[in-house]
Order: sequence, then C-alpha cells, then structure tokens
Amino acid sequence: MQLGIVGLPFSGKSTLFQAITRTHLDAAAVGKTDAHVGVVKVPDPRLDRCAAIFKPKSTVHATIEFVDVAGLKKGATGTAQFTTSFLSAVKNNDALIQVVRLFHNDAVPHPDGSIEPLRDIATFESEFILSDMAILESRIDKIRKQVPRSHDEQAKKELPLLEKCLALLEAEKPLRNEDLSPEELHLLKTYQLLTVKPMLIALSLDESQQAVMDQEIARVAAAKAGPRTRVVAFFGKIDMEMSELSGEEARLFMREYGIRESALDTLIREAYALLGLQSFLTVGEDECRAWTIRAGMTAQEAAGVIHSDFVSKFIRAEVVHYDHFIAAGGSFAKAKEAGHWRLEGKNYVVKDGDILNIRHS
Ligand SMILES: Nc1nc2c(ncn2[C@@H]2O[C@H](COP(=O)(O)OP(=O)(O)OP(=O)(O)O)[C@@H](O)[C@H]2O)c(=O)[nH]1
Ligand SMILES: [Mg+2]
Repeated sequence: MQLGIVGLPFSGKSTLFQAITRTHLDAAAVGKTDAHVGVVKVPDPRLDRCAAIFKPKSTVHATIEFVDVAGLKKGATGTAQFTTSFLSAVKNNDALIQVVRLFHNDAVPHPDGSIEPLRDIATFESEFILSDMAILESRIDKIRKQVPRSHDEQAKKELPLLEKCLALLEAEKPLRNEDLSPEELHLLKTYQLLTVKPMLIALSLDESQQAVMDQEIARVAAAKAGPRTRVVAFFGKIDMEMSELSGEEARLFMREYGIRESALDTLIREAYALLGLQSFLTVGEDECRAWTIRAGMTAQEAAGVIHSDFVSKFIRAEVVHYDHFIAAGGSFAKAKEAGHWRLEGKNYVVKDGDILNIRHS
C-alpha cells in the first residue's frame, strides 16, 4: 500500500513524513520538487505477541510506503497544471493524505497570511477538480468525434460515465465521495483521476492546540467528511521529536504532552479504515508475519496474498482467532480443546486478527 502526502506549501508535509518514516530530509531537499519515499512497518501488537511466543527466525510486519509529494505551488502557473513529477508521484498512491495547516509559526508564515483550514482544503480541492476536468473533457471530446463512426464498444460504454463524472466535478463534487460501482471505478482507472482517490485530511496542529483538536476535527469533518474522506489530526513537531526516542521514552513523552496516539498510529488506523483493509497472521518457529488484505476477502483469496500458487492449490485453512489463541495461553492444542480451532473452506471470509495456516496440495 502506498500513501501520498500532499497539501499546500508550508502545511507540514515534510515534517509529517520525517516523523513517521524516522528520516531526516536535509534542508536542501525539503520543499524541492522531487518526491521522497519511505517504507514504514505497520505497528502490530498482535504480531509482536506472537513473535514473543514462537521466537521465530524472522518476524515480518506489513509495510506501507509513504511518499512526500512536493510540487503543488498554489498559483505558480495560474492554471491547474500539476507538474509531471507531482502526477507521476501521485498516480500509484492508493490514498492521499492531505496535510492542512493549523499550527502557528511566525518564522514560516502561512502563504495566505492566515490559518483557515476550510479555505485551504477548498483551494487544494479545486486544483484537483480542475485537473480531473481537463482530463475528462479532452477524452470526452475525442470519444464524441470518434464514436459515431467507430465500433469502439469500450468507448461507447465509457462516454456516459465520463459525462456523469464531468457533471459532478462541474458541481464541485470530488469523485471519491460519489456512489460509483466497482465496474465504473475500474473503467476510470486508466485516467488516473485525482479526486477518485480516497483522502485522509490530516490537520497539522502544534502542541498548544490539543484542547481544540477534537473540535477542529469535528468542524472540518462536518464540512468535508464523506464515504471516502476521513479527517484526522496530528502534532507534527512533537511527532518529529518523538521519532528520535525509544519506545519507552516516547510513551513517557506522549504522557507528558497528553497525546493519545502517535501520528503514525493514527494514520495507519485511519488509512486501513478508509481503504477497508485488515490483517491476518501466519505464525510458526520459522516466521511470524502480518498480512494486509481487503475486508471481505475469502480464505482462498487471502491464501493468494501469501503465494499466488496457493489460490489453485488451496485445500483448507486452519483458523484460530488471535484473541482465542492468546486466551488459550498461546497454544493451538488448548485453543482446539476449547473449540476455537476450525478447518474452513475456500469461501470462509477471513476476519481481522485471524491466524491462518493454509493447507495446500
Ligand atoms: N511551530 C510549528 N512549526 C511547524 C510545525 N510543523 C511544521 N512546522 C514548520 O513549518 C515549516 C514548514 O513545514 P514543512 O514540513 O517543511 O512543510 P511542507 O508542507 O513540507 O512545505 P513545502 O514542502 O515547502 O511545501 C517548517 O519550518 C517546519 O519546521 C508545527 O507543528 N509547529
Ligand atoms: Mg516539504
């Protein structure tokens, strides 16, 4: 999974990126047009506990790639043309994190002179909408010229969909919150539209703003949240300092500042929810590992995530839920005695936290 960090200039994107990836971008690189990519292990207490039980040779966390996407300078060109480096960095992102500035910093003033998150979100969104409109208009134009003469069935099928999407964008509605079928989303994929991507709006607060955090989230959510838009908040500066501390020190630090959750934990939890993702585990003396799948996937599909061969060779899945495994003292034998060990067929819908062992031919 890849998440792109986007937003207006000086909103706190690189601060967030450095905090969650525990990297230091040198000052010369920050704010340049290149995208920075960092791979982050998905923190997973269930996996840690299993690793403590099995003491495996290797423990493999699920990972997420974060991309610090520079490149949108508001008004730099006066049009909605994103730089090619911006578009190529964003096109593979599964979801976008739009960083919105709430922190005050006189040394780095907000480019528009004041802190107004809803204005910034609207500014950013309109750039996205205009970019998508330009793509759709030129495609619709082309199809309208060709279709009457051609037998291009694909284009004929696409035209009403593209026109519907264009009308939504003209009404300033980003496509991500619209009710598009999986088939429609699939057809749209080739156009790499920006407003289709699920979005986390991430409010960047400073430490003095803790008291207003929930209120600010609620205010922005009331105006902007939707089926595929969620609103979260984080403390960029504090998170960056925290990223240099060990686990125990970081916990004390958080308690001192009264912070409930690190930016990384918040973003991962919300991104999983936004994208409808969950995890299952495989355990053993060789390897304990967490795997990410879409909620609703069957045992056979989940087996295919482990190894594509397992789809055709799937026989049965042995299933114990993590909670039952721990309740049984970390013993499969005891979980079985308690009736919590099951043999499931290929259509079993995997649950978050299931421990699976795939039997295959
Ligand atoms: N006081 C304060 N300053 C912050 C906070 N987060 C970021 N800053 C500062 O704001 C400035 C901009 O932050 P960046 O993270 O570089 O912002 P950006 O969105 O990556 O900026 P560009 O890449 O130039 O568009 C930097 O000087 C940061 O140190 C914060 O929570 N509090
Ligand atoms: Mg930056």
